[in-house]
Amino acid sequence: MAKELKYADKASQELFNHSRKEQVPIVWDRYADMQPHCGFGELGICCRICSMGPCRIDPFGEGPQVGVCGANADTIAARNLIRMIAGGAAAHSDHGRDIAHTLLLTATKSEFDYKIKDTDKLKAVAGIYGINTEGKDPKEIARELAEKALTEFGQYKGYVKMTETAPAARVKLWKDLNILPRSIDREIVEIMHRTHIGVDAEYKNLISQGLRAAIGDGWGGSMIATELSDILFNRPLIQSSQANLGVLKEDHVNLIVHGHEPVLSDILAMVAMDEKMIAKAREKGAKGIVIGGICCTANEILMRHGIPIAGSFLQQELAIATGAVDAMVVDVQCLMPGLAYASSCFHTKLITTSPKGKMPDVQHIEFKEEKALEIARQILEITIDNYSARDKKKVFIPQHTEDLVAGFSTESVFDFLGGKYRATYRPLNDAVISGRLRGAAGVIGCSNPNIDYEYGHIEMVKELIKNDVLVVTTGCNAISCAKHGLMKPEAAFKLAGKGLQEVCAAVGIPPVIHLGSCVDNSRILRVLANVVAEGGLGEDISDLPVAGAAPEWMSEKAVSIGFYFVASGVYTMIGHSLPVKGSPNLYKYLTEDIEKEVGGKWAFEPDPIKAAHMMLDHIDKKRKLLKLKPVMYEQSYKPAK
Ligand code: SF4
Ligand code: MSK
Repeated sequence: MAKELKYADKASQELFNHSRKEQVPIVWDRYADMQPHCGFGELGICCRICSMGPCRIDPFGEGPQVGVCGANADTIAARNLIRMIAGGAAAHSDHGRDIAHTLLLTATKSEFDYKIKDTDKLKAVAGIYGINTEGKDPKEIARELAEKALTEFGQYKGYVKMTETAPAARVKLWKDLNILPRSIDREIVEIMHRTHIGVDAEYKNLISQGLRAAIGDGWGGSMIATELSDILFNRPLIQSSQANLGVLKEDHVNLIVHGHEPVLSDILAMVAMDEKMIAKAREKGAKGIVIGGICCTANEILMRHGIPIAGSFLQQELAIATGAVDAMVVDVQCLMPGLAYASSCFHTKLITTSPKGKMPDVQHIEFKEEKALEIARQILEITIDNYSARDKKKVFIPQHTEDLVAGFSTESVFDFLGGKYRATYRPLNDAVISGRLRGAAGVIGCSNPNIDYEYGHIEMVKELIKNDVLVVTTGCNAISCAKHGLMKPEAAFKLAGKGLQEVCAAVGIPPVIHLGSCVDNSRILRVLANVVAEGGLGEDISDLPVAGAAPEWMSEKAVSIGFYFVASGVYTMIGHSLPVKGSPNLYKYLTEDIEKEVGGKWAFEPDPIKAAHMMLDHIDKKRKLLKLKPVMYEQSYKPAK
């Protein structure tokens, strides 16, 4: 049994202890029960791809060094790793496909619950796809765009179009290395083909296909998800809100939306504000309706509607342990099957909604875009009806929330740092060039019970901003930063270095900028491309004084994200290592030699302060190569001579 959470936000700590009292097993308990983890799995050198195995390589060199088919540790570890990329890229890209499908329905149906909300963005994205928008009805443009985007998943010729928004030098490099993705699905399928028994046995060749599929995720499937979501649901709006489980209310109906795709959560957010629904909740004795998000659904409805965040990945069962959640609605990705047991300990109705994500013995209400409003109302009515079943004696809502400012996008970072009248990234580039900012970092990703919850995220981010590195964030790191007060503009004055403080004060931003959900890491790619295009910081992303990190990663999506950042030229740090340590050749390739090919590389360091220092070293190295001035102000971090 896990004993305690030492670092996490107060609400999580209190609910962790409360879950013991209520005897609800949660993720940390199952993690403790699972110890020790399988060493072969951790090293990446077990293989069960065919039934001559399963095989495993003896890491001590005494037992077998090849599998029954003759595959060695390099082949086995590389095959396993790129299958992780396939899983992650498939998840993001299938999300993108669903959004494109919703856009197509919106464009072609006369009666439909979704509308095109951002026609400027529609025209801008249509422009990337070469669609003539002159004098055309937005629905016609949307139809053409949705069809082109959907075609890209399985097209048999050409390349994924949005890769062209990367800097020209990067696109050329991808072409030269033959890793420009041809279609989104094709690269994922090719991973599965190459890793079948008896196909690709050369580890660098395997990784090259992994890079191609990952680029197809970041600059393809994920970018489609982000851009088309903005068209349908609006671009994020900069606004204040709150985060943490204290946003639930004892005297309100509480509905949690959890997962990733905004198609259902966006409509639920609207329905929850419907006067008729609120009146119905009052009839049941509640004072109103609270809707709160978990995981990336939280980020989607926060940035467009200002709806408070309830929690991150590791808080999903803790939310139920409050005893105050009348229903939890889930769609896809990062949903723990353990939710079913946790909700059976309380009155909470757990409802799955995607045909892709059911759970045994859990109520399933299939979501269909054609009946979006009707289904959203049905779900909300179930939630309201269940309020009466709540056992008041079991309710325990820790009263902890934190204020935040969120809702930034590639375009609004543009407005803020460039000024609305000078549509330019110039002030951001100038702040870096002058040394007021040391550089920038994207710190993103999940949480994992293999590290004290939030210690990795928060300590790393604090160390970076203290040393004048502007941090952009997405996913569950964003939620942790919000809960720890790092997204309040005043956080800059308490925690940031002097140069970053000056930038934050000049433009009124927090030192940590929330750019959205996991698929919105594509917004970070776009910011990087825009900074290169602005000029003065090199010709390619790999020239920039930037770094990326996922200190508490856990999902295959994080692996795909990491690979598309490496492929884009970014130094990418993660906490615990990728499962490649059983192959010293592959380990060395990913952490050293790959940089010569793509300009980015991996680094693994579980200590978040040490990891931040390695990122600072990298940023300084890039500053030196660009011959930039020294950083303007004294920094707490002194690089080793
Ligand atoms: Fe063993 Fe080779 Fe089959 Fe893998 S593919 S299980 S290493 S025989
Ligand atoms: S939800 S992938 S735990 S960031 Fe996007 Fe959080 Fe990681 Fe899921």
